[in-house]
Amino acid sequence: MNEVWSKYPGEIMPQLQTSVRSAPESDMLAEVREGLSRPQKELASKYFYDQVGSLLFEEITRLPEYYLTAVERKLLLQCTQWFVTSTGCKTLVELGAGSASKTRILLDGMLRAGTGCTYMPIDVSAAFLAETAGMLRIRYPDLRIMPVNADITRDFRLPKHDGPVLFALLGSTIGNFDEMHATRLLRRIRGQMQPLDTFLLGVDLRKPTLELEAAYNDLQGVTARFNLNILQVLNRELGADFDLAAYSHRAFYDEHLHRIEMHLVSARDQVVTIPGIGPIALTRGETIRSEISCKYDRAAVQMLFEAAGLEIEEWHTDEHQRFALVLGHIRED
Ligand code: AVJ
Repeated sequence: MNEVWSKYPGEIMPQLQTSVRSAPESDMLAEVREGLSRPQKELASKYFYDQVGSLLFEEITRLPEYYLTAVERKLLLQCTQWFVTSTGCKTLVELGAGSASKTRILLDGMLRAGTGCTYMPIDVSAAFLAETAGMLRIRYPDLRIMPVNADITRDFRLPKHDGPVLFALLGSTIGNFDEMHATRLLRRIRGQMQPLDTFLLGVDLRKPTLELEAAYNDLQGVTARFNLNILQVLNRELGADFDLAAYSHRAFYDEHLHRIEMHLVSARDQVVTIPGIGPIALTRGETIRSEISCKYDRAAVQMLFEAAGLEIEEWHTDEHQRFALVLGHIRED
């Protein structure tokens, strides 16, 4: 982990201390306690994204092995004009607002259409929202920006806004949820939608194990640092005493569950202490699962949409069928 800290110049160090535990996440301790008490120890992958984790993720998106971001961006560049004109959307609600560069493709398209444009990014991190909003305000003086600080895995309310709305869940974020939680999330989004609104989903597609595993085991070891950083987050936020040197990164594709799993493997028998939780014993070789990343095909997306009261309207994919942008609307019945 030392590499991560030494990589960034001193002036941004104070920022790195910013808490990821803002209001929507105040139950971090309870969540961590629950996850680490399961037979398969588990941590919620949203805790990856403190400042260091967000920088590491940005670095991942530029790795040659991690094709997801580049392919999705290419699809967005191809489809945005069509999405904007065919939906007539006036507001973009971005769920778990990710990288600004993809958002900008959609915003550019909406602004070019000239029908007025509101951007409503929803994110758990207040610091991230403030930074994104600040940046976009400079670049887009005509854009109305209404940031919403909320956890999309919980019920949230949106301020009053113009329709039609384009709800976007990009970057394969949906992959982090198992079937039950993905359905719940889409139902929650469906509950916010009006008949003329549309839902845009970015999903990573099923493909040979080798290709998928390469994307989560990059040769530069950035994904490994990203994975280990979650322990650093617990150390800082909860005063835990994880020894980062005693864990290693493991990522594999489960072909039956169609998902990548990321784990932290304990190098030895050890005991971790977290104030308010008490001692947690790990045996040598035992793992903590830090992420799942589910991979889809069209049939799986259709099942998910159906369960959530949505309908696939358009399915856009690249020439190698690596990634898909799915446009949907509410199913009236
Ligand atoms: C941000 C959830 C889409 O699952 O591919 C990248 C996170 N983890 N490398 C993914 C991630 C390891 C990423 N998502």
